[in-house]
Amino acid sequence: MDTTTATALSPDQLFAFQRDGFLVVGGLLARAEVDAINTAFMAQAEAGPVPGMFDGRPDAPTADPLARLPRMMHPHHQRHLAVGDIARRYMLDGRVEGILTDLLGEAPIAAQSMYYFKPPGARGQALHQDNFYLRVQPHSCIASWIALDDADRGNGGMVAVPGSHRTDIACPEQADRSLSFSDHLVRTPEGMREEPIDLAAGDALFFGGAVIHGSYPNTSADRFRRAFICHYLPESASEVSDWYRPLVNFDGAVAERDAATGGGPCGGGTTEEKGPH
Ligand SMILES: O=C(O)CCC(=O)C(=O)O
Repeated sequence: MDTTTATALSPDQLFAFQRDGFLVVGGLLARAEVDAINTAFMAQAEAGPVPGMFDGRPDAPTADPLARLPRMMHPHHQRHLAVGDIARRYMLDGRVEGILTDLLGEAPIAAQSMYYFKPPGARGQALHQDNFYLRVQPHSCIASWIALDDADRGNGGMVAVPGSHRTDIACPEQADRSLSFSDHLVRTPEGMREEPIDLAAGDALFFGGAVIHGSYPNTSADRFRRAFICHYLPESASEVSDWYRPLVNFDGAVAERDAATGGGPCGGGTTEEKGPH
């Protein structure tokens, strides 16, 4: 695993990304930025549900922490909210743009933002491949996963399978719902193994759309594992799953691309295959 300070990427970093399918960039966000993002999203969660973004219920039974604090989807669409402004700003952040441009070899276009709270006791998200859902063609999508708390094995940090970016997009199996809030599981291919990716708050993990990755439950007593997650496509992509449109260029303008039409690896496409994930 290659960890380094955020600047223009070095040849070693690009090599590591091409070898593993993912790259950790240390210290992408400053502590004050992390704190400001978390403060805004925690306050928004307290304010209750927002249709299309957040269906957390503050009065939900505590047995499933995700009933109170599920992920927020596409907060950048909520331009009237403080979190909408923040999500859009960080989704289109120049530091992220520079890294993605180096990794893709061309300009990126933003498709999605998400905020995960993952409070103590929350389930994880079983191993999966993002381009199963985004259906970016040709090429693939790419994710930027920014840690907003220290994230490690103790609080359900990320895991990824090095080299899995060279595998095909698989048709998922049923995941164990006692460990995962999502239904889909992609097994680690023979001869490969998953690797924990320990991150400090402010570090970022970048990974391609075929990389098998996910997380396990947060088994800590009192440590949140918050993260701001965005997905992007290379500007040469011609289509993406409809659920992720409208797309946004880094200058803020809408980017037009076709809705994906081809069947997926499950033979025709399922509802979940078309998003969200
Ligand atoms: O943050 C997590 O636990 C999983 C996130 C993830 O896998 C994704 O956004 O694709």
